[in-house]
Amino acid sequence: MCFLRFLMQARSTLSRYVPERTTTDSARKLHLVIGNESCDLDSAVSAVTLAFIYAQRQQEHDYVPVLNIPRIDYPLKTEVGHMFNKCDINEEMLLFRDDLPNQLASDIDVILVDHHISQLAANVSEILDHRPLEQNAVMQLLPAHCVRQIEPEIGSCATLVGERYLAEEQPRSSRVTQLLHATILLDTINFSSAAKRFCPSDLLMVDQLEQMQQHSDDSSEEGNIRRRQQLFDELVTARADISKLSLTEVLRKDMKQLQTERHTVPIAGLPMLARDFIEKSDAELAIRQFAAGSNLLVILGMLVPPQTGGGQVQRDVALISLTGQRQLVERVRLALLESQSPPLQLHPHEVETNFLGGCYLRQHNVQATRKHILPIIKQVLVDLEASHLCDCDDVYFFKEKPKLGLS
Ligand SMILES: [Mn+2]
Repeated sequence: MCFLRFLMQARSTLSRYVPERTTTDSARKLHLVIGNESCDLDSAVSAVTLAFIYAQRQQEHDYVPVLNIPRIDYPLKTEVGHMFNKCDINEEMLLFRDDLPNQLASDIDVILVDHHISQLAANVSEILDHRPLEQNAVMQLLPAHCVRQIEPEIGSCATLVGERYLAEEQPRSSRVTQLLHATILLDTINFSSAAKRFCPSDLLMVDQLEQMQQHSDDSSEEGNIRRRQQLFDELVTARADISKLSLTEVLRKDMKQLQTERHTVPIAGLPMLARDFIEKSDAELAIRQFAAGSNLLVILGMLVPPQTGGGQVQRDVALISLTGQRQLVERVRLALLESQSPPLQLHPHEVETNFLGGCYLRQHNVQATRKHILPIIKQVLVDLEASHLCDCDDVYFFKEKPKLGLS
């Protein structure tokens, strides 16, 4: 079966597994292949390609890819939409998190790609991931038979999928090859030595995928290098194309929630510097909408200029408390400044600002990503919670007490 036909059939395949349908042949099992909640190109491509590869190899079972976002957020994933359109995959052919029925037959299997912490842990049969192993109680819920391939040094989960793809002769699909190739290029920042986000397996995989994509016009080494650079620039431009999005959507485009016992901290990843974002006319309103109800908001900016222009990646960090928790902002700021693993090399922007009372810093270590920053912030919150210092009410109480003349 061809790749596009496989995707088109996914919805009807899924519908055979709602509990009231008794027609399901009991020997067949449903395997959902799910990426992470940011639904970046890596997660989306890894899910659709791995589901297809496995479906062709184990035809006695059903494999259905699921994009781990609500359908309404698909337009935010501009680079995913761009690459999928290029491969003739349109939105109607995709299944999203909110397309899953509330109740599925209980013995479904789940395959996690590009993440390894999931609410569905008890059903997970396989994990392909490249993030550092997280110590989370959920991991204990994984069944003993669960196959885990977690390789943090790899630049892209698509490389791990590519290894599965090339391990056997079938199936082959030019679209699968093209999707995996593009994803690895984007994730590794086209093997940028400054960003160092790849290992030899990523490079080897891209070489192998290029050999399968025959370019009759020019298959020389230089031809490949030139095509890589063009494709990378095209993907970065697509990812940064926010022309059709509102500023609130830009903040939601690539966000993660950091959750501790008492805090929910939204962490927005922007395709521009945070310092530039806040200069936009409706930035304040967008930030207030985006972070309503949180004591702290973190914005991580990344500007990737076109490689053909020779520009370098720039990063920055913004810490804002809309509820005026300056102490909390200060604690996080100090922890980020003091971080040694890795040192973030944070310095004030050339032009400083006091926008929304926040703290804005250039991050000169451009190799450090959200993966590194998130645990540092989490540790601050956990420590503060342990010392009971950051409970909203406590802070208020300490501040107000002297005014009341009770001290
Ligand atoms: Mn990834």
